[in-house]
Amino acid sequence: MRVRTQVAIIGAGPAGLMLSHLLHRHGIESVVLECRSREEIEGTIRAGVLEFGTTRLMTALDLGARMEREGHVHDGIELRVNGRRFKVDFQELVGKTITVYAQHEVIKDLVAARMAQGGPILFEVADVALHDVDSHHPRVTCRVAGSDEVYELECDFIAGCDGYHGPSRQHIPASARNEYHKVYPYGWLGILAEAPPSSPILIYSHHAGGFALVSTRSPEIQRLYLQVDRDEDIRNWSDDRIWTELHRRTAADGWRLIDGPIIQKSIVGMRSFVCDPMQYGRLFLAGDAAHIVPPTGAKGLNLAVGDVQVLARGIVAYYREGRTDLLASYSATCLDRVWRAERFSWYMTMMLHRHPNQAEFDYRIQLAELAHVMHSRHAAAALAECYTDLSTEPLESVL
Ligand code: RFL
Ligand code: PHB
Repeated sequence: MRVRTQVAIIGAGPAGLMLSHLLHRHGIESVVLECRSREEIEGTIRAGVLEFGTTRLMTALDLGARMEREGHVHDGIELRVNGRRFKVDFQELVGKTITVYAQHEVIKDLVAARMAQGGPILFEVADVALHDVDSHHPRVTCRVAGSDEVYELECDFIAGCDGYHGPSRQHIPASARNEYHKVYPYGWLGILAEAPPSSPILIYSHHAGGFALVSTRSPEIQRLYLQVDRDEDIRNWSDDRIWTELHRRTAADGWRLIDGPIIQKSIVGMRSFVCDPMQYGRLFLAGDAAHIVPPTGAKGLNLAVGDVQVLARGIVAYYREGRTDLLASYSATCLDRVWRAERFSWYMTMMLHRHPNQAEFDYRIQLAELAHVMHSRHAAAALAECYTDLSTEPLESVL
């Protein structure tokens, strides 16, 4: 079966879905191809923090009703250093807030709204392949669920929103692409627990025994993370051991972590990655397909949303005014923000984790880095500015 559209979007993550909404807003057709089922993408537990700009965009696109009802607006975060507590007050320092609203809830809202508009989003497609990306007539082929027939999508542009492991990035020839990698020697063990919130804001706790993060999902479900070895086996972590470590690493006078039954647990490795350029011919990469940040800065989802705002603006300018300059500068525009997010995520990661075999001198410097944020209003404001909003695209430019 042969189908024609203007933009073929590979991947129904935050990047792909948000792009389809932005294009639809401007009357541009797209087809989203997703290899997993709707249930699977709507059930995968990942990010939780939405930057100021991401929430504003959701609201402006009429996608924010449930986020406004069920998400939690936070006016800061708490840094905890070996039991000492310090609030980085975002509202007071930079006049902005963040919203804690789970990524899979964002996905549900974006999928439901897109389906209501008629989509199309094709789930459970297989053998996705990109063709002729450096011509004016690129194509994507795949197999659609329940059919053996090849589905061929002719388009003007391909948006590679297929995450780190997707096929799109490989279509930028190796000779035309630079990849920058950093692997950290630890991972995060993340849990979901049935318990009431222990804190009204997120707690980032530096502890001699390792980093811990107290986050939330709802009045009944909490999200918590522990630094573990990169190749740690989850089977070594009984629920008892997890709670003992969480209590130990977050302990502070006059405060107590509330525990409860653990309903989900998993370990993810931490790394940084950037692909430069993020475009080749008529192929444009967005989100995790082009870059990965360690989760300590809570930036991954927000970077994905930032990319597709730049891309949508370029595609709209192409169809409306025949302009190609914004598309030509897509990669450079994005990479400026991406590298600043990489820097911030690296900074938060290096400041907050215990590094294996760390020299005593380096440990003291790390404690001084944390003390600097606690003592200097400028340092705290710099952290607040990066945490709440690294977006560069004015909202009006994509509406
Ligand atoms: P996604 O979400 O990975 O979506 C890619 C989609 O492409 C599909 N796909 C394919 N489809 C068709 N054919 C193929 N061959 C395909 N191959 C793949 C996949 O099935 C998938 O549906 O990428 P996207 O859209 O770029 O979004 C990126 C974000 O998901 C990611 O950066 C964040 O989850 C990172 N992240 C966080 N980001 C934040 O902004 N704030 C946070 O608080 C935050 N916390 C986190 C995180 C990521 C974590 N993990 C699990 C890595 C916490 C954790 C623990
Ligand atoms: C989360 O709630 O999942 C979360 C919060 C903050 C982070 C990373 C993840 O830095």
